[in-house]
Amino acid sequence: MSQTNLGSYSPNTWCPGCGNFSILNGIKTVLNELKDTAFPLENVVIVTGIGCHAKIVDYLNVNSFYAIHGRALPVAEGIKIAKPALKVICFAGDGDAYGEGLEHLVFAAKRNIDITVIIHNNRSYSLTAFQYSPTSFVGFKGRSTPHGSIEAPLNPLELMLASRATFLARGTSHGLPLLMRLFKESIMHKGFALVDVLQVCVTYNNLYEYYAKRVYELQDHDANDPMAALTRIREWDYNSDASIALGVFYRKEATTFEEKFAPPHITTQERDVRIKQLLRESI
Ligand SMILES: Cc1ncc(C[n+]2csc(CCOP(=O)(O)OP(=O)(O)O)c2C)c(N)n1
Ligand code: SF4
Repeated sequence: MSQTNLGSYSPNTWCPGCGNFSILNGIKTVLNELKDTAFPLENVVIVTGIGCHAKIVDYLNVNSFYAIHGRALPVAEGIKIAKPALKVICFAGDGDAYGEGLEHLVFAAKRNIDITVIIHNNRSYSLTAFQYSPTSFVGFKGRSTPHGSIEAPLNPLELMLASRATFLARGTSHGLPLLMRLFKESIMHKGFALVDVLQVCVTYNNLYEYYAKRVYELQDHDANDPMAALTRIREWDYNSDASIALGVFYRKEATTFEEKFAPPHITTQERDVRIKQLLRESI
């Protein structure tokens, strides 16, 4: 495998020790591996929202689109529909995708559009200096909840399973070998794939010890069985002391949105007409 330096000229401003570094290093290795076997780099596009996580577009030298907060998904969907040959990978924060952009995530999963979504789930709004997010613990003392959050966190994988996502996995930012396997599998999956990465934010929400004590890798799990997936996904509710399963919870083969929207046999002109029609309908 020939190695390409996917680094950019931008100075890195993440805090030393931030879990985002593993995500960046992991995706660089995986893209390098896949460029020779599956997706040439010129066919890869990454899309982000806004947050600490989103700076990954500055540090990765591939085609990219810096969207706005909560809107990485619709941009990624637009790119995929217009150019189905591209491999579209979204990097989003928990605030970004599970908060402000939640409806986009649900509908992208429901459509089974062929994009990969990697969530830097640090369970805090970190770029804006520490507010509680949809996956924060009960009792989270951030700037907007000085007396501790009173809301139970969302279980995003449960919501994604109910929304008909066809690939669901969880890893951690301090388990790089597994994370790279999950990145690779999710990118190779045909359809909507989401990897929830429990990403340590060393500055505001350092859950390293909490995760290290509880995580284990799924063994003997039938990822084709949605009920088995649901049971494993519900074992830990993002708040309790339960063990935390990592690995692929669910995978299913299904026709993608773009296959239904514009099957391969139609001409480029017909595809363009359909896209224009779709745009008119969504205004
Ligand atoms: C439309 C819009 N709403 C809100 C903001 C303010 N804002 C910027 S980043 C952010 C939260 C980031 O949290 P998350 O997505 O979890 O990313 P992290 O910084 O933790 O990686 C917010 C609320 C914004 N820039 N644009
Ligand atoms: S504030 Fe947290 S998420 Fe943001 S760069 Fe620093 S450690 Fe990483």
